[in-house]
Amino acid sequence: MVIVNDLTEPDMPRSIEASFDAVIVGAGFAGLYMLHRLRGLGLTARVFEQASDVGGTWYWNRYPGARCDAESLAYSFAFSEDLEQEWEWTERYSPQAEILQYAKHVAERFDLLRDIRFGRRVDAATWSESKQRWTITTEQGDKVTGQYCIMATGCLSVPQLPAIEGLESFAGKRYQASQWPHQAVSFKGQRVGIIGTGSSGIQAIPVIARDADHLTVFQRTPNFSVPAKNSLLEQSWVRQFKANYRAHRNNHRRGLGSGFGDLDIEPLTEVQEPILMESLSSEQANAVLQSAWDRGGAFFMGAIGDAMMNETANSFVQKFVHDKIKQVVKDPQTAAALCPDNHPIGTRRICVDIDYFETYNRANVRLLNLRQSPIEQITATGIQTAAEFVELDTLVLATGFDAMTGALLAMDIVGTGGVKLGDAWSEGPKAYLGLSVNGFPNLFTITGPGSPSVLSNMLVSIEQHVDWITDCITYMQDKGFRICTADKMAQKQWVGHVNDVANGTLFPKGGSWYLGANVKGKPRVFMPYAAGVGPYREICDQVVEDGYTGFQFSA
Ligand code: NA7
Repeated sequence: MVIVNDLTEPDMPRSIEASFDAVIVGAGFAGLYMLHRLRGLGLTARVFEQASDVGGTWYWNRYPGARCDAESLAYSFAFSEDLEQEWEWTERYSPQAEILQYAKHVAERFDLLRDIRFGRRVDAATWSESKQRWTITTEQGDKVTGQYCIMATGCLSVPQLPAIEGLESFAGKRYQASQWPHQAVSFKGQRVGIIGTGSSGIQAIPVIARDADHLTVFQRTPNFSVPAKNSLLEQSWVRQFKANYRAHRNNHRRGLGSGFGDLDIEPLTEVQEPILMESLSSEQANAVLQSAWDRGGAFFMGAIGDAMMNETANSFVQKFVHDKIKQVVKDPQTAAALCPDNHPIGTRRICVDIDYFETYNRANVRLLNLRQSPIEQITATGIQTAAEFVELDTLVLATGFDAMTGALLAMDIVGTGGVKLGDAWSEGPKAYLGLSVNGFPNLFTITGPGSPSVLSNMLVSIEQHVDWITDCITYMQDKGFRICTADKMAQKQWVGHVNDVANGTLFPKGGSWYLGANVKGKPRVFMPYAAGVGPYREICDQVVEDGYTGFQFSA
């Protein structure tokens, strides 16, 4: 039920416009599904979204070549059998436009749009102990309250601009991968420069290279990338796969890995034992890797089961990929510069590409190794490195995100006793199960730090979190509780466990955005939970079965 003007907060300039059972921040996949589930409970909800449409990541990231690195049949909602049967994906890895179309379809099909307010950027969320409610305000002047505040703000939604002198002085056209214009961009006849060779750059470079007169890639750190082997989906294959969708979905949810797997027509009937390096001869290991390489995609990292734990295994996989790069890239100097040598493979997000390394064989593409000659400054007409000046008409930035905590900390979130989330997380994010933060009652974070999130198929993790939150709210309603908060000790133990799991892997050696290493001044804490979506789900289910251990409830 929506109650208009039921509250007043004399010390705040904006008057309360409405109060809801829940306020959701973000209308990407997480916000959409959360709204759908809350509706199912008969609760009222308001969603605020800063974009002008649904889709989250897929609304913003429209750069050339943008597509999902999880396969379409797995990167899609499982909650509605009708939806999963009726929606037709066209490619093995969906392009951005198709995923955005899908998000719009979901919003319309489940009649979600009427509760979403677009063009609204939430700037603050404040818990009132006396009223036991959250007050949420937007930069555009909205002010509403909710018993629950649910952050569906995404893990990669705050772009990072490079701190390069003179960036603003560039007089040509400048584009940012994660804030790409909605109209088509042509690079015809232009000298283009791109900074950034993470997933976004690696997807964009081959496409821009085909269009531009000339493309210079300014590379600071080379990244490992495996071929996607993208193709149109064979509709007879899709029909057979969909006939077993429940079993496949179950495997995605329960698997040891990241929720991407099991995409053969016949669903796996048992958990497959990982193949360990020590059980393989070099020839066998090469054959295993070659088969995964030929299949394509991020599965490659799962081919040798201990590659993320065992340095010897990891080095073997690294060498395999280095050899592939050297086989493809004709110029030996360029090939050498493209071979990552400062981090174990997989410890930075593995990229999945279409013709990335092949692109460096084009006559109109040049790799500039910033490790040898760093960028000194950007001027009106180009980029000055330590070695040379490169004239550019267009500059593309694919320089990443303030990941996982960026969007949460961009808001002024104030919990019990006036404590700000930014202060509570000054040494790095601390959350119980990545779902709830001690001192911030009735606030839930979908795919928050401390959950598998970016190490997993996001759709699998989003659905699990939304379902868990829905069950928790149902439990509270059934028991007559109004407040739910994470216990401090349980949170501490969970954060310790997340760190222990990460430290048992090679992930901390990656120096990546998983650790906050790409943002100046950000605490170096490994943020996602690395034990896999299946074990994580079991823990969350056990917490519920044991009566919500680690949570405190009150009436
Ligand atoms: P990433 O993976 O964080 O990549 C950012 C890239 O930008 C990376 O190559 C950086 O090099 C580079 N970068 C950042 N700042 C600079 C400066 N100042 N100079 C030169 N190069 C710079 O972001 P993406 O958007 O590609 O991918 C993020 C995720 O989005 C991806 O994993 C998918 O899940 C979707 P560095 O490594 O810091 O040397």
